[in-house]
Amino acid sequence: MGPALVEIKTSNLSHTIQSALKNRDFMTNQTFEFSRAITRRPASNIVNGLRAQDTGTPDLKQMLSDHAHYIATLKRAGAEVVELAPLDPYPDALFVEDIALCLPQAAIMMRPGAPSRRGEVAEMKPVLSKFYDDIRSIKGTGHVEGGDILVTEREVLVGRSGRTDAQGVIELAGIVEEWGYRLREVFTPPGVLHFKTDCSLLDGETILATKRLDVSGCFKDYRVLHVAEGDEAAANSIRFNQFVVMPKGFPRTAEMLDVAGYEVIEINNSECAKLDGGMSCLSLRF
Ligand code: CIR
Repeated sequence: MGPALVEIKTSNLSHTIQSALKNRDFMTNQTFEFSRAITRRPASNIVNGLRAQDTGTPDLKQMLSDHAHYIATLKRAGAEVVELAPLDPYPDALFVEDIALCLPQAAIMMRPGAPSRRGEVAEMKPVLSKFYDDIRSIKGTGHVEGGDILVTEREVLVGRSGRTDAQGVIELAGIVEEWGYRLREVFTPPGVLHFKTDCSLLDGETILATKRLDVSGCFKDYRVLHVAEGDEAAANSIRFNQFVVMPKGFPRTAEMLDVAGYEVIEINNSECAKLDGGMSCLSLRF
């Protein structure tokens, strides 16, 4: 005999459970619980992507396979994933994170510090307008790239870097304060591309970071987990619903996260790493 089917009528549930079910949408943590992601496939001219140092030519075939694994992982986490076509004029366009900030209230188009990436903004805006009624833009002379922005439950941390400047930070602060966000300017260590190159949000109160960034004191009052010595590239990971998605090849950090109770998925990042890209850069999450 099969298991008995028990029909639970909502009218029989206690008042507390009923209101919890009703309020479910308001109880999600909007800094790491997402239903959507936007990605863009790498273009064949990816070899022309920006990089601080030449560590070898990226292999498109391997990159496409890693990208497919990344998308499959986000889908496994429950996301509807928009997969945009490659953009040949913009070899860095797969790093969509830098082009917009997606908040629950609105999307904000960035103004990249890298001149070769500015045209990516006009390509992304119509895509975001399918999901957002309210789209703002950094319009002044300053610059901000999404890779420098870490949104936590209590504030928006923006790292000044070679790509994000004081004027851009001021303009962004003016935009987000309308929705009650507190924006705090912080500083990316010298030689590090973006603030989030060296940190990720793991949950409402926990940050994964390199020691070199944490010593700046920018995470005072948060719980901080350090990547293992030599695993600095593992700090650019993402929490997406139940998973922490991190680059493959950093077993000590992966184990530390596992022991701390996170469900870790590792994705090969050898090719994007040659262009200073990692897990966060490859998607806009909202
Ligand atoms: C660039 O230099 O703009 C790209 N090659 C890498 C961008 C990585 N994005 C990110 O960390 N958010």
